[in-house]
Amino acid sequence: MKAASVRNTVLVVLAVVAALMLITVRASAGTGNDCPSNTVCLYNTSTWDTLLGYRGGNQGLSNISAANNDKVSSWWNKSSWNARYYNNSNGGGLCQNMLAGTHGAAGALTNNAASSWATNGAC
Ligand SMILES: [Ca+2]
Repeated sequence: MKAASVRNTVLVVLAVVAALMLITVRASAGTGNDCPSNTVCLYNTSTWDTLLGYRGGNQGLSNISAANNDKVSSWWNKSSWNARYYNNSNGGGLCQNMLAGTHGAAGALTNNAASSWATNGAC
């Protein structure tokens, strides 16, 4: 009985620790502080963690590097320019808006799909 009681106590403690870890993970959404002012930033997670890259406003279409291809899940647009990305290279496929002064997560159809982007206007 004593062994079972100790085991139950250990299980309760483990459950509490696991719950706290989950809360910590959920509270760790990026703040955008790693995104320089007047730029548009692309992130690997849906909560602005793991900055993949950034550009200033008014930049024309360019393809995303092979290393970062199909990895964008959120963005932070700190520029005064509307921006956009495309699921395919060279401006092909679905287009996701990243409007000036906003931040957000990719839509279901544009998540982990970005292959090209521009910061000189919306879709
Ligand atoms: Ca793609």
